[in-house]
Amino acid sequence: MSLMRNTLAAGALLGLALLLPSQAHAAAAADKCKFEISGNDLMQYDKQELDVPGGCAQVTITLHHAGKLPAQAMGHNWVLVNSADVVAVANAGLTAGLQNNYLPPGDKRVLASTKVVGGGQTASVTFATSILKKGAAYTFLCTFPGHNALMRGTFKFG
Ligand SMILES: [Cu+2]
Repeated sequence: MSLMRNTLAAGALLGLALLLPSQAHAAAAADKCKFEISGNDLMQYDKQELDVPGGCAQVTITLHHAGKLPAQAMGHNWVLVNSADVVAVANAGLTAGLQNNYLPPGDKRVLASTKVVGGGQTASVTFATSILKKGAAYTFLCTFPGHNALMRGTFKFG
């Protein structure tokens, strides 16, 4: 009886394993190079650090605004810079305006960025890690005026 129960249990487990499509495994391997981060109406990201494995040829960051406020009032973006450039880029973004996603157009200090999103919206950016140096100090921030003091985090590669 106990053998039968075990056999049934093993069969159930096997069934579960078979239910997982083979693509799920491949997707899981690629997923380590894809990150999701959200911002809210309290001017906060839900993550303070993003660690990108050195094997990722490219990275995708998807920013979701989990709040309700519009971009004009509580917009968020995700901007990657060398840590040394955080203050300069945040200050430059102040005057760039929402139409420029609070970033000076063509600013070379901006390594990657999403557009500014409002409540319920999502934006993503994909970039090659060839622009990054392993072990260097990178910071991500929101350049909406006044947000970077709270909305910034550590970005690690390699
Ligand atoms: Cu913000």
